[in-house]
Amino acid sequence: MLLPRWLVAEKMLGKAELAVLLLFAALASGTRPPPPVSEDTLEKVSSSLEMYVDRLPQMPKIHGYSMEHGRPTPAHLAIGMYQKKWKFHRDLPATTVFVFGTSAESATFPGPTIEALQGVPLWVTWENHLPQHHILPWDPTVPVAIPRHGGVPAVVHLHGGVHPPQSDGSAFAWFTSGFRERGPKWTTPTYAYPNVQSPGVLWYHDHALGLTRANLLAGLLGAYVIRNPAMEAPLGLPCGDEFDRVLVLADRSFYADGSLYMNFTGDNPDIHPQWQPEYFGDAITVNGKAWPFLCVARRRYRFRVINTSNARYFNLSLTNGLPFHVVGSDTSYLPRPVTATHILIGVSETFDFVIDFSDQSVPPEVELVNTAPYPYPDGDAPGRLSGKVMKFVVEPAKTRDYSRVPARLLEYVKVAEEEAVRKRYIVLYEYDDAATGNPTHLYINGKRLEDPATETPRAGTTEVWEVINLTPDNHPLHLHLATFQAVRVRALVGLDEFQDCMVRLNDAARCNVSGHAVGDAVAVPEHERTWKNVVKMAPGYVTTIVVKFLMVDTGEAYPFDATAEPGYVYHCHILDHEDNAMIRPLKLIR
Ligand SMILES: *[C@@H]1O[C@H](CO)[C@@H](O)[C@H](O)[C@H]1NC(C)=O
Ligand SMILES: *[C@@H]1O[C@H](CO)[C@@H](O)[C@H](O)[C@H]1NC(C)=O
Ligand SMILES: *[C@@H]1O[C@H](CO)[C@@H](O)[C@H](O)[C@H]1NC(C)=O
Ligand SMILES: *[C@@H]1O[C@H](CO)[C@@H](O)[C@H](O)[C@H]1NC(C)=O
Ligand SMILES: [Cu+2]
Repeated sequence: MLLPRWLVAEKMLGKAELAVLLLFAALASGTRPPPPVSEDTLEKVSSSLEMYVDRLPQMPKIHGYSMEHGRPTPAHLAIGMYQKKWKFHRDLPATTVFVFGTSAESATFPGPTIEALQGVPLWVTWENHLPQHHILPWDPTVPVAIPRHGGVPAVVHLHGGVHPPQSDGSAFAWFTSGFRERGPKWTTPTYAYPNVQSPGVLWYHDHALGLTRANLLAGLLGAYVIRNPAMEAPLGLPCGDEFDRVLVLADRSFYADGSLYMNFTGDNPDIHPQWQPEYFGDAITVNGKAWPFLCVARRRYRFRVINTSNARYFNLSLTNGLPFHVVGSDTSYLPRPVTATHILIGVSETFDFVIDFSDQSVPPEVELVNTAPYPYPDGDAPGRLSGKVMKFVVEPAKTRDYSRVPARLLEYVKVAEEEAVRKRYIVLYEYDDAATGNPTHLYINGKRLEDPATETPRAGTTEVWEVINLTPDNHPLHLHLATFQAVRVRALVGLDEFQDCMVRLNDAARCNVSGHAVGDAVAVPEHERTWKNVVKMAPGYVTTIVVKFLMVDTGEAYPFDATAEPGYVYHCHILDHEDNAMIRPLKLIR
């Protein structure tokens, strides 16, 4: 789509201005571009890595509570961000990464898994120990945190977390090493996680303005599990460190010397010298190892899969047709398990499922494979490399398996679309350069992040959002704080005409969106019918979501002031899109 007139025009820089900015950025980042590398060379590096030779690691676990007199009490943790070396594969030289840990020695890719308990608050002081210079390229022409005294800006967001705005990790609340420099919306060094929400899997990651894609690519991410033994034990699902595991998926490409690859040249280098619309890596890593294997016993296992790729979707399946018994998605359980042979995971989406290896028909080796095209849905099919994820080596069971997949799981408040107090249109736009046809930036509702909040729901209410995707890609939409679910997905009929009208007016109602959203309906998959924090938005479709700005397990209001500054955000979770700048403020009001 060409830049429409109503859009606040992106500031187009003159050549001289761009040169000055680049020089400044080069000095600030100190990152020297490595010699150019071809796609073939990168692919050769990944191809040279034999699959299934590294054991799947378990990340260190940190308890988000302490035990006193046999009772859990609130804890205060200090977790740092460090630069260190990480081995992604037996045959790949160690890679310089930025990772979380309680010390540089114990830091891992992904970071430690934080184990929290529902109802037990946790305080975390996130410490930035990152060096003066980034290890990856970044782009000074997207809205980005540029510290005056160098250092790598970072700030932590707990994805899926229900917590006050001051602890949300606003993109503008970034800080550099030792809190030396702080962004304009910096709040406090210690974040409060009340853990009031129901049990589920969350993850924490960097959220610094315009740097999220590079900081996550470098490794600033980790899992966070909230448990409620009283509520979950009766379900009888596989449990304990060995049988209930987190799988963190991430695709990465590497130079031959082991360093992480990210392109130093943008698709429209005259406008954005470095920014590219999507990062796809050749190697699929799980818990920080490229194509690992896990020895499993002939019994049931619970896996909580988190997709932390920048842009890669995964359409996961198991060879030999072994099904997944999906028990939850994002931070919620499903009301009852759903059996699926394929699961499509968008960026940052999580699925929680059981695999039953107990049947004697299960062969000794089962692969977890991926068939999602990239970009999703109309890109290339994954090849020999990204089509594989990991391998399970099935061994005889040593102990009896008392776990089960129960008929019923947990239920939350009903969807109840009629309870919505307001309907909003959320329009996803991509703008392309007229000369190259390549994307220059993406906006929600044609607005920048810096423009005043327009999505200002009342805390405690329900809204309906009609999300209109006018781009050619699928976008995983993520709201901070709120949870939501898709109730209708309809194709837009007369898309060209509607699009022309939107480019002129940027007004879905006046462009008669309801008259156009009458095409084929797509059913919302059964295993996504729960309260989610990421929903995939299909291109050329209107996806109707019901959004709850309240606690979905009880229907009650948040037990803290969700209307405080600096507010929240909502955005596309393709990190390269979020950075440029498919992200908008979400400001709750009383
Ligand atoms: C890096 O981006 C440039 C510009 O889009 C492109 O020509 C080049 O092929 C890319 N390099 C790789 C290895 O993909
Ligand atoms: C996932 O892949 C399977 C085949 O491997 C295909 O049948 C299914 O339609 C795919 N799902 C999506 C959502 O693309
Ligand atoms: C994560 O989701 C993004 C966007 O939806 C997607 O591009 C990426 O492939 C997903 N990764 C995983 C591991 O599911
Ligand atoms: C909206 O579109 C529908 C279906 O095409 C049409 O019947 C209706 O008249 C249109 N409304 C307006 C105000 O143009
Ligand atoms: Cu997007």
